[in-house]
Amino acid sequence: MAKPISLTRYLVEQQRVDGHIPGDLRLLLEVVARACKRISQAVNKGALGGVLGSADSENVQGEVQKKLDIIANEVLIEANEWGGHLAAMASEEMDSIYLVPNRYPQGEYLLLFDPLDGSSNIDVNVSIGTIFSVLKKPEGSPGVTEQDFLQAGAQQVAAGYCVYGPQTTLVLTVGDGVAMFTLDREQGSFVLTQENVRIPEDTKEFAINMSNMRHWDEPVKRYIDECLQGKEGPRGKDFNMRWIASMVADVHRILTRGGVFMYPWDKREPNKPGKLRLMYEANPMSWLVEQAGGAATNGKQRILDIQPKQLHERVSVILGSKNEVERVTSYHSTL
Ligand code: P6P
Repeated sequence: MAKPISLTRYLVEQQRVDGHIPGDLRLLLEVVARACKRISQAVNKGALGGVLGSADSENVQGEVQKKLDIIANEVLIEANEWGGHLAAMASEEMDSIYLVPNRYPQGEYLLLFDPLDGSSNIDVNVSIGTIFSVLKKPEGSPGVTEQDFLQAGAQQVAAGYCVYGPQTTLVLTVGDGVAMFTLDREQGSFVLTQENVRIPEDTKEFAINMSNMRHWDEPVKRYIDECLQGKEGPRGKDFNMRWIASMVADVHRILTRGGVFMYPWDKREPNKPGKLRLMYEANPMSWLVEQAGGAATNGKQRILDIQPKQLHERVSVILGSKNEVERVTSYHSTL
């Protein structure tokens, strides 16, 4: 059996052999991975750690914060602020950006994260995860402002997530394909368990919250209706449905076996483009999916091409198996 390759060795080789990533980015990603390990330990304690249930607060999204939302956010801030790799951070759980305190060396990267995505699943012991995205601080900008974060997803230099499920698995891209690392709890390190992840271009599995059907736009209704017609319908095959209500878990399934994930615009709040956040949910997940041969659009354009206008802006998300995403997107263009 081949000698296991640690995350550290994988990143060193990405840096040294392929010259693909600078040393500072490698070190930053190792810090993020260590923070995810600590979050995993807190999540795994559950009721024994007194971390279940809601905190008495809401985040910028107006969502009730779970205790673990706040713990995960604090772990990521504390782990990343002193290392000298970052200039600032942004989080789903914080209204504005977090500048690295002047007492620490300032780095050239910006780190964005959803510290604990899917947190409504925490109390019912269903997989949740941390999603992260890394951008470069624009050259020449003396300080850092929110404007510096407003870069299209195509500008990311690293993206990934850590899913806290039956295994704790870190999934990462630095633009050279997608690699998966499983946490070896006995060694306390992430070990490479899959690289060059590929999403099948076709699928028989869709993920969407069906309870919202009456609110969807016509193209989404048409696509799902055709899937539900199965063999007898225009698709000529039966489809399966999954919805975990934890984007990290749904995307991990798609990276592992294909499928299409949709959280589309709906008419409940017509002024909101969608539920999911562009900067720290859709962009990192879209880059991972594209790096694995899939596609990701908002129904009308490639998500990674969207020019953000505000830090917490939302977006409609259709991502996964390339041919399915292209089909749903084509239904939008025939409007
Ligand atoms: P709903 C979790 O709250 C989340 O942001 C994503 O992880 C997930 O895909 C979606 O919302 C679930 O939304 O409306 O089905 O509960």
